[in-house]
Amino acid sequence: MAERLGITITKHIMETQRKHFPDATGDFSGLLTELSIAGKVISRAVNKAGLVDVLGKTGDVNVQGEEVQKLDDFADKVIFQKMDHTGYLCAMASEEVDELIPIPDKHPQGGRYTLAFDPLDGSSNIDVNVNIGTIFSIHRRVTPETQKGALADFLQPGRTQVGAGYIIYGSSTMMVYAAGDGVHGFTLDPSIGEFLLSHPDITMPRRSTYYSVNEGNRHKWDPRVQRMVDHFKSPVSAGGAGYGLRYIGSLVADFHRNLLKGGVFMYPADADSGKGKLRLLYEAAPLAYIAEQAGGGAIAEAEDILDIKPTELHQRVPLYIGCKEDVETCREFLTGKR
Ligand code: P6P
Repeated sequence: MAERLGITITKHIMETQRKHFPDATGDFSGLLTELSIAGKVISRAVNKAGLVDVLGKTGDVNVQGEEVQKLDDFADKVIFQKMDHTGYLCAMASEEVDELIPIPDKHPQGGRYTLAFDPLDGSSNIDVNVNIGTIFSIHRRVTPETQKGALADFLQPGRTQVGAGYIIYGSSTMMVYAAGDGVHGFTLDPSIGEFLLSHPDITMPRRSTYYSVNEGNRHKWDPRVQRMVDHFKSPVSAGGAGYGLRYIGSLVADFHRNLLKGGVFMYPADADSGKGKLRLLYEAAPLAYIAEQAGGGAIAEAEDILDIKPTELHQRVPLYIGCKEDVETCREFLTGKR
């Protein structure tokens, strides 16, 4: 009896396309499938990081002013090389690259989509074996298909994304994506090299009992933020059960736990950073898209993350993301209602 395979991510993507986008060309499905393949390649390198000489730093510094870890650089190149010749994209944007990344002239131009990505978020955790992840965001282009992709194609509000997701490299490698029809999680089976459906239709609880924030920054926060975090620390919150604190210091890992178990993650603006640390285009917006598709929410302060019209590629935003009622509690403190 042949072993029954689970549903592969490729099959799931194609079924979603047939069900919801019957007249689709298949480019979007192809784009997601190529990203899953890039995820397998990065996963293999991450899982051998301790053995192969990819640990440590390249000596370069990226646009964020952060030292580029070798795996960061590797992941960035893997995604670029997997995507640049497909004809699906008009341009790319990466956390690791200052400017927009054009599609090389030798490859088909005029792709209908944009891809913005953080190739390996949480990279400072690589050498201590903490979960890290790739985050991606997909938009339809807004400039004419006869032209090369432009900045305007990326400076669109997150609500117009057509797909978003992440790949988390941890005790197992998982790919989680949303494309307008719910949020679905796939676990990599290394023995066959396939992502198999393990978490169909992920939904977040309305309210949680966990909050995630770096309390070491308290002295830099606005008093509204201090009062808000004190609320989550209070033993009488959450109907008297109080909240637990879970903070890994790797956005994808903190977000993934909150998506599956419930929680609210906060990276407030502070006196040092002004707008907070996290990036809108390839961190906050894709995760906000996933959170909302899973019944949760995400705000910068008063406004939803997905309603923010970006003004630059690497702009930072404060981020409060997770269970809907917990995020609304954050909004009440941030707008002075509490
Ligand atoms: P802090 C990792 O460097 C990262 O960009 C995110 O993955 C993570 O959520 C955040 O920074 C942690 O920042 O200031 O708490 O160390």
